[in-house]
Amino acid sequence: MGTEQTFAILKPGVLQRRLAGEILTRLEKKGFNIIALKLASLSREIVEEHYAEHKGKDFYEPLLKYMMSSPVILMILERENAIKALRKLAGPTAVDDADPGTIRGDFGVITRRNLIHASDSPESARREMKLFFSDDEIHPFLDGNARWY
Ligand code: 3AN
Repeated sequence: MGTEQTFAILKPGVLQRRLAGEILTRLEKKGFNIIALKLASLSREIVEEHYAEHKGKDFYEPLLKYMMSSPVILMILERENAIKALRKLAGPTAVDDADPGTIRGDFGVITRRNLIHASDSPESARREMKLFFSDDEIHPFLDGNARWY
């Protein structure tokens, strides 16, 4: 398995609860290189596109409102097996199923307001990166430390 890229959103609760540093530290310690990062206040249009698969579900409108409620941190992360590794670090969707040690398990309180989105497949990662970032916002990570991971 070679180096892979994945897309993550640190949702509104992260900045609101002052957890950004803590979560970024966990990602860096687990060997993810940050190759794109920005703060954004998301429009309804972009959140609808991002969560199109959930349209019509009971949690869809509350999810949209939550995602637009305050700024988020958008990131592209790179690592060996990045997609699976980030999903594992995030923990399962339902916060009560998420084990301690995962981001959702340690910090999540309400499933509808969980703290992190992580792409679930290479196709989603590609689609989501393109939706939220332009090519000139992505910066290659070149560091000798990479050989340790
Ligand atoms: P994940 O983010 O784990 O890939 P998705 O894509 O199924 O999960 O759901 C997107 C978001 O919608 C979740 N992060 C969560 O905030 C919300 N969500 C999903 N399923 C439920 C549910 N059954 N009840 C409440 N909120 C949900």
